[in-house]
Amino acid sequence: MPAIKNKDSFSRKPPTWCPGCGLYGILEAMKRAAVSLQLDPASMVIVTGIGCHGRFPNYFLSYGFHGLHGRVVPVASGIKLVNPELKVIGLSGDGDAYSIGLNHLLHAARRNLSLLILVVNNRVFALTQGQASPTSPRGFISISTPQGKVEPPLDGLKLALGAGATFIARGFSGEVDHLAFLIERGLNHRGFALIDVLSPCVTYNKINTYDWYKKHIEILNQHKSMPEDLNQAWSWLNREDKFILGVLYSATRETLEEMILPDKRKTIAGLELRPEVEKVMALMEKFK
Ligand SMILES: Cc1ncc(C[n+]2csc(CCOP(=O)(O)OP(=O)(O)O)c2C)c(N)n1
Ligand code: SF4
Ligand SMILES: [Mg+2]
Repeated sequence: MPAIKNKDSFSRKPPTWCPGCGLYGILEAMKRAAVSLQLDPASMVIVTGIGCHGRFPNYFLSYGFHGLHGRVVPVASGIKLVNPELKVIGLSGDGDAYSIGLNHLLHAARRNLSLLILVVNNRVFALTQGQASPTSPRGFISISTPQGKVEPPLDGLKLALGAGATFIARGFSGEVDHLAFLIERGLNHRGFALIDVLSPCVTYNKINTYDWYKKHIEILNQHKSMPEDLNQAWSWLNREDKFILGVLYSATRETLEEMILPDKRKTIAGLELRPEVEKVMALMEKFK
């Protein structure tokens, strides 16, 4: 299939997310990035977990896999290793990526497999009706924290950077052009890329609203060169007054697929399977 030039051609069904949900901005940014990079929908696979974000593949034209809660990264890893030619995007939730699936995220960062993981960070377990998540702010009142959440929120970008991620970025679903720019950079990155997307849940998070974010974000002015300075990345991540949006760190090192699949023709997707299938069929005949 030839590359698509009109972003609306990436649309599938109309989304059923709540009106005003940040996921609409993320969907729009994905379409803009895909058109700008002239991607063929058949070259992309989007893997999602369970959550409101999980419905994304119904609305975006590409291959899609709506898997288990917390298992976005293992499924995406398997797809990438079977066929490294594909652009594999894991679209996960803050519960999915930073709670039940956190171990997978950190090991993928360490291994530097070329995946783009986009975390829809609405700071709440939305699909299950609004329980506090690891990224909910202190004091967050929810059905699971009726007295207010006591512990501090977790920052997945800090953990990923510490684990060896070669690309980390933060975006906001209310800044669609900027988010599209980050997604383009992440899709072009060689190695593991994590984008944490601050994304309002208008139904269950009445604290981190669009207006709240407008007062609490600062967008870096970045165009050509990307920062490869760990100290700078940590100082941006440690800012307490504002979320710093942009590519916070980008570096190059050998990827997992380059280490274990040096010859792409020998990947599973590159194999001629017919002789193997015939052997299995012959074996099955014996048991008839
Ligand atoms: C193994 C497992 N544990 C728990 C659940 C219940 N569950 C479904 S979605 C979800 C949380 C979703 O939160 P998040 O990942 O942030 O996604 P969102 O709905 O906010 O997009 C939970 C706990 C499940 N489906 N499977
Ligand atoms: S519950 Fe929240 S995250 Fe889910 S669709 Fe509605 S606004 Fe979006
Ligand atoms: Mg969530």
